[in-house]
Amino acid sequence: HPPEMAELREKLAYWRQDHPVARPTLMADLEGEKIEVHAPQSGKVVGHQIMATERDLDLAMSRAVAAQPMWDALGGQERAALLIKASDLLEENMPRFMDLCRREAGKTMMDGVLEVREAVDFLRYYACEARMLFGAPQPLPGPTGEQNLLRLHGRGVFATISPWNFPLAIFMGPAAAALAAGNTVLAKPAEQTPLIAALAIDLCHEAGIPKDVLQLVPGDGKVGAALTSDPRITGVAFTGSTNTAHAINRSLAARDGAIGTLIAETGGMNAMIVDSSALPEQVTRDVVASAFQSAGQRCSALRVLYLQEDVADEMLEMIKGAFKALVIGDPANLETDVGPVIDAEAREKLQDHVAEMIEDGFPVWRRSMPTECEHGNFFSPTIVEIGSILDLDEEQFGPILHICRFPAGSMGKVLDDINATGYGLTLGLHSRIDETRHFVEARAKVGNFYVNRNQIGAVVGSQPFGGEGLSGTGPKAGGPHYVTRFATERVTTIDTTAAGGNASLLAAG
Ligand code: UN1
Repeated sequence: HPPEMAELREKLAYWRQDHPVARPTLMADLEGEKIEVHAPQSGKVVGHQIMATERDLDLAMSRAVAAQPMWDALGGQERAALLIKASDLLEENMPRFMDLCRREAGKTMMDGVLEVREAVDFLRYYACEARMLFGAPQPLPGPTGEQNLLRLHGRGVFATISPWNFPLAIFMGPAAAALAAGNTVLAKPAEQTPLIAALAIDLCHEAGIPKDVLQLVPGDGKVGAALTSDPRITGVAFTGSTNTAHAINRSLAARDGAIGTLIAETGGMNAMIVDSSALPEQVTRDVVASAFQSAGQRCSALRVLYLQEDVADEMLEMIKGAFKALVIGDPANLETDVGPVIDAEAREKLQDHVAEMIEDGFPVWRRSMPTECEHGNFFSPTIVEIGSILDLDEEQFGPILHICRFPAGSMGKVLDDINATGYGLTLGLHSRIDETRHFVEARAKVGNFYVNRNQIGAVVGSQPFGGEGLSGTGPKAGGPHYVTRFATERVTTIDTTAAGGNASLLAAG
C-alpha cells in the first residue's frame, strides 16, 4: 500500500539528493574486475560492482554446498523467523532502497515504494509457507502395520538469476522461496542493478541468515553461464528473456550429475481486449497504467490493445488525451509518470522498432520529449496502430502501445492470434458481458487474466504471477505452489507390525 503522498513529499526533499552509496561489505570480499554502475536518467556513476571471478564462484559454491544440510536441518520455523526478520529490515530501509531504485534503475518514487513493498511481501509470504510446509512430516495412508511419512527438503544449492526491472522484488523473491525450502542460494543480480542487491543481501545477513547460506555473485552473462553449467547447482530460478531461459535449460541438461530444476519467468506479448460494453474512462485509465507505468518495463505490461471497431475511434481519442497528459522526466520528481528506460541499448532497440513501424507505413503517435530528457536514456512514449498482434516479431520492453481494431463477432479470431504468439503471460479484458468473460477465460492461454482493471502490479498472495508457453515454466511467484518447486519430497515407510521389518516377512514366507 503506497504511503500518503504528503508523507512521501516530506522524505523526497532528502532522498532526491545524490548521497554516496556505502560500499556493501559483500562486494569487498570479491576479487574480480571493478565496473561502474550508471544512472539511466543521467549517466552519472552511482557506484561500482566487482564481478565475481571463477575463483570467487568456486569458493561460493563450495561454501553453499557445505552449508546446505545444516540450513535444511534447521527446519521451517527457524528459517521463517530469519526471513521475517530480513523482511523487517528491508522495510525499515525503504528510503535507502527507493533512493537506489531511482539512481540505479531509474524508477519513479512511487515505483520505488511498490518495489520495496513487494520484496517485503515475498519474504513474509514464503516465510509463512516455510512454517506450514516444512514442519512436522505429513502422514500418508497405507495398509495396517505400515507407517508412511512425507517430508519436504531443500533440493541443494539454487542459483537465482534476476532482472534489472525489479531489482529488489524479483531479486529477493526467488531467493526467499529457495531459502524457505531449505536450499542455500547463490544470487546473481542483473549487471545493471548490483548495488540494490548487495544492500539487500547485507540486510539479510544482518537479520541472521548465515553468510554461506545466501551469497551474492555479481556479474554479467558469463557469470550466469558459469553458475548454470556447474554440476553442484541443483536448480535455477530465472527471470528474464525467453532466449536466456532456453540457454539455461540447455546448460542444465548438458551437465553430468543431478538433473537440474529450472523455474523460469520470461517474456510476454500481452494484450487487452475492449468490447463495446466497456466503460471508456475506466479503459483509458487502465490502458495508460498498463502500457506506460514503469516506462512499460514490466513483463506484465500491455503491448497490444484490441479495440472493437464501433467504439475504437472514441476510445482511441480518450487514450491519446491521457497519453498527452503523461509527465515524462526525472524520476526524482514526484509528478513524473514515465522515467527513463534502463540503458542506451534498450533505448536503441525501441527506437529501431519505431523506425521499422514507420517504414512499414503504420500510423505512429509520439510524445514530444522535455528538454531535460535529452541526455538520459529517455524514450518518448509511443502509440502505433497495427493490423494484428502477429505483425510484431517480438516483445518491445518499453513504453510502446500497439493498437488494433477488430469487428464485432470476431473475438475468437483475436484470441487465436494472441495464442498463436506462443506467449501466455497477462491478458486484459474490458467488457460488462458475463458470457464474453467466460468465452475469453475458456479460450485464453495465459497465466494472469485481468477483467475490467489494469493488468500490472500483481499482489503477492492475491494474484500469484507467472505465465505459460514462451512466458515461463510456472509455478506462480507469490502463490501457494511456488515454494514446493524448490523442494524435494522424501518418504519414509516403516513396518510397524510386532516382529517388524523383513524378519516378519521371512518368517511368513
Ligand atoms: C516482471 O516484470 O519481470 O504484475 C514480472 C506485475 C509484476 C511483474 C513482474 N509482478 O506487474
